[in-house]
Amino acid sequence: MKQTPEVKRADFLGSWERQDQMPHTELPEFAFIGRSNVGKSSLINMLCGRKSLAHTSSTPGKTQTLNLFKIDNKLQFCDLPGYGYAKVSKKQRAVFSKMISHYLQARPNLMCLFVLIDLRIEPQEIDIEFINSTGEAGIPMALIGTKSDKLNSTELQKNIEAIEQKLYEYWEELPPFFVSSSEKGIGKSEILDFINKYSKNK
Ligand SMILES: Nc1nc2c(ncn2[C@@H]2O[C@H](COP(=O)(O)OP(=O)(O)OP(=O)(O)O)[C@@H](O)[C@H]2O)c(=O)[nH]1
Ligand SMILES: [Mg+2]
Repeated sequence: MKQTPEVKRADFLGSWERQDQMPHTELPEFAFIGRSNVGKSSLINMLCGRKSLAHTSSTPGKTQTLNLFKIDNKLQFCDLPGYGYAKVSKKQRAVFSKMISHYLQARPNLMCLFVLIDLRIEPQEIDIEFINSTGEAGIPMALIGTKSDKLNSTELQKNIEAIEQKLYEYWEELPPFFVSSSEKGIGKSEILDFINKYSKNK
């Protein structure tokens, strides 16, 4: 019988404002990005089976730094600030954008970036642009649709197709796509399996 993957131990290592200040490690790292409030921190908690390892909030703009977590002493997760939150100042947005792009360009042990997309709404231009530029930069990527608990199966199917259709305007082949709900634990096994396989193959 196939075993369900579980995280046994997750430690918060700290928060940094710049990639070059972060501790160096050989451990493979997986990062989580997406619009503010899409559910990045909640997803990290769900994957780790913990309630408040990463700080979450119903108010967008909660995560403002690069946050590292060590997972089972064999890999790391990085919780990133969200992009595209209109209510933070232009200056602050530029700070986040620089923080994120430096991290993505320069982090030597970054294995794969998970780009989170809110499944409840139609494809957002800012997400498509981010996915396209990340793809062009050659950063390995997988997509995770979030908050699937808020939709029935027809709506879910429709919204996933709308996202895929939009991406097919630019891509011949899409990155892996996972459906998740941090509320319900949906997608946990699939995403952890992917992470385990991915870090072993590198
Ligand atoms: N229904 C539902 N709500 C969710 C889910 N994931 C996150 N949320 C809620 O969405 C809000 C934002 O979650 P966070 O995990 O803080 O989002 P984030 O992407 O880390 O946000 P920032 O750090 O502000 O960029 C919170 O109120 C969560 O409870 C989910 O799968 N289902
Ligand atoms: Mg967050």
